[in-house]
Amino acid sequence: MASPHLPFLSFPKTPPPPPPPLSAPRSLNLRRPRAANAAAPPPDGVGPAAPTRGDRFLGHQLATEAAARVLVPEDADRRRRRKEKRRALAREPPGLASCYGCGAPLQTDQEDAPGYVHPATYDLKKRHHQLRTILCGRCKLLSHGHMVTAVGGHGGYPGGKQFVSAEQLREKLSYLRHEKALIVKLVDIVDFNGSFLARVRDFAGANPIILVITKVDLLPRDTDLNCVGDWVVESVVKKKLNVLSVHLTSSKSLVGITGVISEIQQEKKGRDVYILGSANVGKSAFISALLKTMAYKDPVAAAAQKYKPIQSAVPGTTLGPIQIEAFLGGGKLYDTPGVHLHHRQAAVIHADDLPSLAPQSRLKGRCFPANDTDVELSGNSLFWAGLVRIDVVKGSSETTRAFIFYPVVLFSFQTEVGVTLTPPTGKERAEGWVGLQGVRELKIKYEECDRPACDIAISGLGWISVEPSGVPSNSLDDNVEEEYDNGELHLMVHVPKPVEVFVRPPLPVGKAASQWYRYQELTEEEEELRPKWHY
Ligand SMILES: Nc1nc2c(ncn2[C@@H]2O[C@H](COP(=O)(O)OP(=O)(O)OP(=O)(O)O)[C@@H](O)[C@H]2O)c(=O)[nH]1
Ligand SMILES: [Mg+2]
Repeated sequence: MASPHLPFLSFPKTPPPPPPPLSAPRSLNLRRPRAANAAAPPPDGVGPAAPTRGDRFLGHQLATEAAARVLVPEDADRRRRRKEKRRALAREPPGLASCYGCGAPLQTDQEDAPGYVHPATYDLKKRHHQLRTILCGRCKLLSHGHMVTAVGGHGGYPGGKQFVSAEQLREKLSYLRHEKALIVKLVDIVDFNGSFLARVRDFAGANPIILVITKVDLLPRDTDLNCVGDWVVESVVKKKLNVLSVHLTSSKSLVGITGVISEIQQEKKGRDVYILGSANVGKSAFISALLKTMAYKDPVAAAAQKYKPIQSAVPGTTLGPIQIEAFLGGGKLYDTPGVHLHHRQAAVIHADDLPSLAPQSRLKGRCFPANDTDVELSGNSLFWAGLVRIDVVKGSSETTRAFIFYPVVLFSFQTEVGVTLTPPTGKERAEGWVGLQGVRELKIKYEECDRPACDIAISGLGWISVEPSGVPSNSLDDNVEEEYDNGELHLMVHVPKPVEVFVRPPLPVGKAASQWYRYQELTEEEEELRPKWHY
């Protein structure tokens, strides 16, 4: 018997048709009805073969490839153009050279503005392709010890037309969060809370951060840096900032600099390294210290020392990102303009008074009342350089041994309420002085008699350690114990309006601190996760 005509079973007898061209997937051809059958559907069992799984897979692959050929270059192009635009926004226009000392664009028009260079010098250097070796007029003055402010319009003083604003400087850092970089964040130990830059992730993005504490040479004599390291790490953990490690350093004595260099070399992985921090924390000085130390082994760093950024006691020295060829193995080092924070004392005093905020030598605790005097605390006020007034509403010399001032600025004590406060540079400036409109009420309880209760830190000025009368606990009789339990200090701290007052665990400084400081008790897991400190 003749078998019925079944086309889909007969193909093994004839050679297979040649594969269709790649641009027309087979599955589409197979779905097309034959011309003869166009009017009516074929009877059951005699229609075109359905696309196999392989056909469908091949069709899908071809369609994806075709789409990728059209879309990917466009996408990549758009991404590249966006990145270039960001970089162009952040950096100065190409061809416009900057002063190597401060990063301000060079200009020949305004003599009293940053970046000024005499037109003849500019032309000569330009002809010899040496614009990168120019130091602007302001940087020359700064390097000779003159104090020339360039950042204004932030907080108290109005600035002048030649001033760069704090917002403009922030804008120059805005591209950093999109870069792949290693961030070295600097914090000044004598103004730890004021210079901490809590919102550093706004600038750093998700980039890794090494935390460097600067100016440890200014801490009081005989300070144990292990205690300070533990205190810093604990503060960083409380602030929930994720850092690779903490380094205690001094750009003056070069303490801790070698440790930071090893960590930078280890973590850099070909990326650029940015030195970031609030104004005047010592970024440019830190770069000098890095170059000086690296120069022993690295000829690139040795060469970079010739044109290094300028450092000065005036906040707002660096005015633009400065690129430095510092590493033999690739990746660049960048100095950046400091972030000017509105809550620091520097933001409210007159530009001429700024140099007085720069500590000249190692801080020394000043005790009030002095050790040999017996002064009733309640009802008295302590004045700090006309910048801070502390009214003691309630306090007893039996529970409070002293306020130990660690002043960045020199000051004198007064014991009368209502004495006219004067700015550091004298009475004639008092008219323009914003005054002490900000007030913070503090109630401090003594829980232990053998260690300071807390520090009161004034942003940009220094801190006051509040100490109980310090009777050793083994000689306490019951009455004294009771007094300690009830010992309370009630203070009103008056500061210029935006200046911040921080209450923090006491910073362990001086010889006695190594006796009263208690290291954090940690589980093994906490110990593992906690950043380590080095110096
Ligand atoms: N004693 C001491 N002084 C330091 C140290 N580092 C910096 N300084 C001083 O602090 C002041 C500010 O230093 P700079 O390096 O200019 O600070 P900066 O962070 O670059 O400042 P801006 O560019 O204004 O943001 C200068 O007077 C430095 O001499 C340090 O480790 N120890
Ligand atoms: Mg600087």
